[in-house]
Amino acid sequence: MNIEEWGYDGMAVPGRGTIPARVIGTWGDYYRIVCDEGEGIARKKASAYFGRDGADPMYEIPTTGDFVALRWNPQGESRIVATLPRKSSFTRAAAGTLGRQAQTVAVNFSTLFFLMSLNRNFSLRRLERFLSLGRTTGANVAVILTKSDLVDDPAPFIAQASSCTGEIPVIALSARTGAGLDRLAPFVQPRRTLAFIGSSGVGKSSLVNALAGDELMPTLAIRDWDSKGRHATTERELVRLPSGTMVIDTPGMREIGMWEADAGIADAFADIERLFALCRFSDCRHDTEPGCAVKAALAAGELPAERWLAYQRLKAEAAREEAVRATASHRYRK
Ligand SMILES: Nc1nc2c(ncn2[C@@H]2O[C@H](COP(=O)(O)OP(=O)(O)OP(=O)(O)O)[C@@H](O)[C@H]2O)c(=O)[nH]1
Ligand SMILES: [Mg+2]
Repeated sequence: MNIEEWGYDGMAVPGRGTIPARVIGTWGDYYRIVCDEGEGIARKKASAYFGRDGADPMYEIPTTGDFVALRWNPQGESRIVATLPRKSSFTRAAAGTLGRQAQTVAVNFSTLFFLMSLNRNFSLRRLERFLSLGRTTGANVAVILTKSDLVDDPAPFIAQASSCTGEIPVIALSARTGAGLDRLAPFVQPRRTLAFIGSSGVGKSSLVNALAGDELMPTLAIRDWDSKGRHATTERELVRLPSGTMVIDTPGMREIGMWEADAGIADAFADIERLFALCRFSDCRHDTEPGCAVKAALAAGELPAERWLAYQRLKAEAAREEAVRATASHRYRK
């Protein structure tokens, strides 16, 4: 096995007697890893990950997709002594035991794909949420409209999605019939890592299987009565396709909570934030003030009301998250 084939790019590996490895799966405190020596099971070296006397930990807790410094043990459990710096990462706010917490969904991908299926899952509001978070990952993002075999013509859906995504590609395909799979060819390159995220049942694992030409990942039929998925995938997993491309398959997400999303929202809604500069008053609240460019754009039908509403909601949500985070870190320091 050659770790370069798993995307390792020669980054320095700290620690004596360590070799580079990649995390391909997690199970509680255990990590499945690959390295030049082969595949194995590893655990973290506690002192490297939990700072002493309240000091900040030195490294991010490893997750699927991470490159790590490993003390290989051919007889059994290996030791992870450091997480190498991440090239990209997608983090959302999720419900945790202590209220809302950051959850790192995927790391070290070259392209992050957001999947929506062409049944009841298609939603521009969900797409806007994803774009607000996805634009700050440090990597490319793209949108896949799955199950194109369920509609007569995917073109109107592509057009609607493209109205939010700007220059970000929108690809319609069917894992079932194979239609449109060739559109992924530019991304399916050796040593690259793709990450698939989206609601349960949209066909993330089915697409991995279609690209692999093999049933690598288990899938489950969606519920008949509301078209929702049944959480077939429960852990994040990184698989290597015969093409030499890696894919991080993730469990379906119920929600994409905003986390440090202000910059991303500004980016995803650049059309709206550009209007602000055109308002007569620099502190315009876009409410009842005269000369408001937002109100004018809404009246002229240039800015859809739902999009304006979605922007305001996401901003408010991001502000709430920020407030919670500020309080939490304040409490933590005391
Ligand atoms: N008609 C149609 N059905 C599909 C297609 N792709 C997947 N499905 C079906 O959709 C259901 C859910 O697929 P999965 O691949 O398990 O979905 P997932 O996104 O991995 O779901 P989670 O692992 O729960 O997050 C399965 O019954 C698939 O057979 C497609 O292109 N067309
Ligand atoms: Mg799955």
